[in-house]
Amino acid sequence: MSLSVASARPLRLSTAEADFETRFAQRLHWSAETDAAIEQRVADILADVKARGDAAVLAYTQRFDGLSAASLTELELTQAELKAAFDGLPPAQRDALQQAADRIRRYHEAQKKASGESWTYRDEDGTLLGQKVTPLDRVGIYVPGGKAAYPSSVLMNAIPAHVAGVGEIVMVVPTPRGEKNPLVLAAAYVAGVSRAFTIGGAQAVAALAYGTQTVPKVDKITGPGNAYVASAKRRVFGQVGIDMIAGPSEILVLADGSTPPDWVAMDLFSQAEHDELAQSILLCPEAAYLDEVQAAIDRLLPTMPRAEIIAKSLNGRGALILTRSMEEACDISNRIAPEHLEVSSREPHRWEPLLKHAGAIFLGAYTSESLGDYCAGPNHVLPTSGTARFSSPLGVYDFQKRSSLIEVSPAGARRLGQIASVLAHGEGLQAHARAAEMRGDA
Ligand code: HSO
Ligand code: ZN
Repeated sequence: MSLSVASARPLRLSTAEADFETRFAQRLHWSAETDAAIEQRVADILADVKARGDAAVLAYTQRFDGLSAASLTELELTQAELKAAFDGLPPAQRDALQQAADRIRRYHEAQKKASGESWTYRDEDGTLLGQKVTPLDRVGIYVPGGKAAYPSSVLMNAIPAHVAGVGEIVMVVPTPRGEKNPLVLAAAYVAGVSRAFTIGGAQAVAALAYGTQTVPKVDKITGPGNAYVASAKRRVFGQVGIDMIAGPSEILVLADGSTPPDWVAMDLFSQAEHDELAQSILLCPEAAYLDEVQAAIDRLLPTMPRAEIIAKSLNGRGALILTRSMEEACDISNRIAPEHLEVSSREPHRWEPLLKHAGAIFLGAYTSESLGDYCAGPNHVLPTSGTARFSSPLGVYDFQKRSSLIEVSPAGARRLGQIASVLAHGEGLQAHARAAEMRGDA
C-alpha cells in the first residue's frame, strides 16, 4: 500500500493585485462559532455542579472520561505522585523540563520587577498616594487532556502564578479512563502546583469557580480547553476571573529573503501542526523567495508525521504574500496583529520599531517560534485572532491585582476638601460635601 501524502499549497497573493484586499480578508476571516447545543449542556453542567458539588463532578467524570471513583478525594493527585512522575522521567526529559522552568521563572521574575511592584509618592501637602500590588489568593489552572496535553503549557500557566506569589495553585487535568500523562504531572511538580485533580471539562471549571466539598473555590481560572471548557469559562466569568478565550494559533513570518527557506517552511509547519485551523502566513518582498519556500514545503511535508494536519491548515488558512517592500509587510503585519511574529531578516532591529501589534515578536533568523513555545523564557499563552491589538501575553500581572492607597495629611484635607465640596454640591450629594468640609475645617 502506498501512502498518499497530502500536498500543501498556501494561497499565493500579491499586494499589487487589484483584488488583494478582498482575497486577503477572506483568508484572514475566522469567527468563533458558538454552538447552541454545547451552550445548553454547559449551562446544565454548571448548574448541577453548583447544586450538588462533588457528586455531580464524579458523575460527569464517569460519564465523559470513563473514570469512576467513590469520592473526589480519590481523584486528587498527591505531591508524592507528582514528584514520582518527575523522578520517573528519562534524565534528558527531566533536565529539559527543569531548564525550561528555570528560564521561564527568570523571565517572569524580571517582569514582576519591572511592573509588578507597589509604589507611592507624596504630594506637596504631604498626602500619600500609591498603588499596592497583591497576588491572588488561589487560582485554578486548566490543562487539557488528550491530543492537546502540553506539559509546556503547565509551566507557562503555573510559573507566572507562582512568581506573582499566588497562595495556592490548583490544577485540573482530565485523564480519560485514568490514563495520566507523566510529563504533565512532572511539569506540575517543577512549576510548583499546590493541588491537582484528574477532572476536566465544564464540570472541572464549575468545581473551581463555585468550589465543592473537595475542590477549593478559586479566584481566577487560566489555561486552554475545548469548546466546552471555553464556554464554561465564559459563563463563570464575573464569579471568578479568567485569562482569555484563545482562538486557533497563528504565526506570521516577515522575511527579507535572507533566511534559509527550509527554516521558514518548518516554522510555518510548526504552527500548522497544532491544528487544522491554525494560520501560517509568510510576507516577503522577493517573489523568488516565496517560490523557494513553496519548494521547501513540497520537499519537507512528506517527512512530517503530522503532514495531514499541516496540509489542511496551510491549504485552508495559509498564505504566501508578495509585498512591495518590507515597510508594506510591516504595515500588513500590524493589521493582522498576529499571535506570533517572526522577523526573519538580516536587519530585525530595523523593522522592529515599525511593528506595533503582536503577541510575541521573534527577532532574526535564529529565533524560531518553537524556542519561544518551550524554553526561551517569555510566555507562550498569547493573544490570538487579532486581539494583540489590545491585549498582552499571560504574565505575572494576570495573577496580581492592585489596590489604590491614599493617606491625606491635615493640609491636604483643607485643599482637597474645598475641591471635593464644590464637586459634591454640583452632584447634589450633601453627605459627600459635609464629609469633605468637616475635615477641611478641623
Ligand atoms: N504554539 C503554542 C504553544 C505550544 N507549542 C505548546 C508547543 N507546545 C501556542 O502558542
Ligand atoms: Zn507551538
